[in-house]
Amino acid sequence: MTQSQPVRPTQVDAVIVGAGFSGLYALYKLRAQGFTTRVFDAATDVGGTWYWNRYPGARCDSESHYYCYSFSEEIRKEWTWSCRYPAQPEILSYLNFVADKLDLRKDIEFGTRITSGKYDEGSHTWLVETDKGETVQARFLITGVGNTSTPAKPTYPGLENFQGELYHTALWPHEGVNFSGKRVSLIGTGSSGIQCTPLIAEQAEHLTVFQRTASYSVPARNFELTDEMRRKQLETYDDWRELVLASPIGMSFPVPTKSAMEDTPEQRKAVLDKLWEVGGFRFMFTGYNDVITNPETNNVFVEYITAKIKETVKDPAKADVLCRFNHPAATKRPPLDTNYYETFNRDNVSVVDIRSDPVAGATEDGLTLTSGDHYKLDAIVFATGFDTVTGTLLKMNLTGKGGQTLADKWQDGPRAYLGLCPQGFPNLFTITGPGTPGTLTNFPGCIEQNVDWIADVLQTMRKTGATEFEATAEAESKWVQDIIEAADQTLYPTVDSWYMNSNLPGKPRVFTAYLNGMPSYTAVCAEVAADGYKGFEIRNPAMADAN
Ligand code: NA7
Repeated sequence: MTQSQPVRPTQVDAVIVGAGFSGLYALYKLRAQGFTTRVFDAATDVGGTWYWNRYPGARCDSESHYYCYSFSEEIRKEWTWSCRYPAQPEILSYLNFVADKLDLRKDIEFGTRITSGKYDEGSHTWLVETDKGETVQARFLITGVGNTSTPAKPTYPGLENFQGELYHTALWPHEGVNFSGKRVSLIGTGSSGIQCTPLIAEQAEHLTVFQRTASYSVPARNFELTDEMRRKQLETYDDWRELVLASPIGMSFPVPTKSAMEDTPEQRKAVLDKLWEVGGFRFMFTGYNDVITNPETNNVFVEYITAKIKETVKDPAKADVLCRFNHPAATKRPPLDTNYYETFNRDNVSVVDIRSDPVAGATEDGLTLTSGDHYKLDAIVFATGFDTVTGTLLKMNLTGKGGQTLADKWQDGPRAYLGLCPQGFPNLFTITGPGTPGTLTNFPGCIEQNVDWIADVLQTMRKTGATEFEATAEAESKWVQDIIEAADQTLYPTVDSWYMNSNLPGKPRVFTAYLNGMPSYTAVCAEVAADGYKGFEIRNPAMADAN
């Protein structure tokens, strides 16, 4: 061990995995309450998703004034956002600023991955192993690993023979990439692909976008914030914070109260025209309350966006491909863009429908489609997303009571009471895990709520001397069943998506998020706590001995 590396305890109250928004706040909160921690992250610095996703155009789709921590007035007042939707470098700077301000970095071990975690039923502790060969014993294991953190890419036959450059948006080289003079293909048209398309197009000799699924992208309408705007945001903090706390999606938007079917076609057009100009998630989520539940309302959005694409993209053949929708609007994570559709008006940009003509394989010099069409390429960019929601949790090789692995437990889909606590895995907490509202809300808000709730559990246990906290099978089953039933009232199950846990082959198809919104979830969690942690069994060491 070199002199600069501190000697860390091998027994702590909590192991925290991840140093993004979740892990940083969990570390701050637990440390402030006097708990000892070890915090690990595979990256070489803080940031989580904002550390890895450095592709050109990477930008937040939530607005800066609420896509940040709310727990510290000091941080809020000292930090200045430049624009409505900050780009990745700015959010990474913010997280660095927070880490420095709260002196968090010294307690985080970077470049270290958790390779396994085993619950010891005798001592009510987790034995967590790292890829550095160390084992740490912790009463609690708290994961802050994000929902989009294990990149996924297709395994085309022959890809290993491709002589050009290969990139994945989530593993972007820190030094950047220069596509000047290159023939580039971009595969994947979710949020990442849609954000980087216009910027790659500006550099590349030719960009071919390979589209499997047409997306309903909405203009972000990003803008620089003026001093006056920032001053007003601070002055009106209480007002818009109230909106955030009342919003199902945790954003400072008014909650819509009526169906599009209550308006005439002219009124609907006026509403959507206005929201299209405002841009962002407000378009999908503030006009009408039944986009996700009513096929007729959904179709209003589909038709509106289709017309906008056809109006924007001058070449009818390209517009036709971009409008080949096969799912209702917003049933996959809705992307926001800056000049995505406009980019297809460039002569050096084309779009290919790889749903009707899938990629058959790669050769030394490019990609070949099933039809035999061959594309000569210098670089391939995979914007093909992630093994979402469960992928990173399962990769940690966790084993709970009775030798059951998390992979076994979740073979038919993820299960965790409140989305935080899988039964059979006592003292494990999964921040923004499957069954929380995480992926359907503004993440920092959900993270703060989750961490605050978890920290209260830890404090309660410390006060009472309890050592084991475990969800009951009944409470967990009801939680999971309620989520499935809620999803069945919506259009989500009509399409394969990562919300449905079905974006990759082999994953069990089940809805993965709490649907009743952040305010309802917060209230349920508070009730559970107030009711002596109803739905949980809290055990003490004496009982452990008796077992
Ligand atoms: P997403 O939203 O999962 O999008 C991935 C895109 O890649 C999507 O268009 C997929 O099409 C496509 N894809 C995935 N696998 C393939 C294969 N094998 N062949 C062709 N096309 C494929 O990931 P993003 O990185 O864009 O965004 C992730 C989240 O990060 C985002 O929602 C924000 O929260 C930030 P599909 O729809 O599966 O047909």
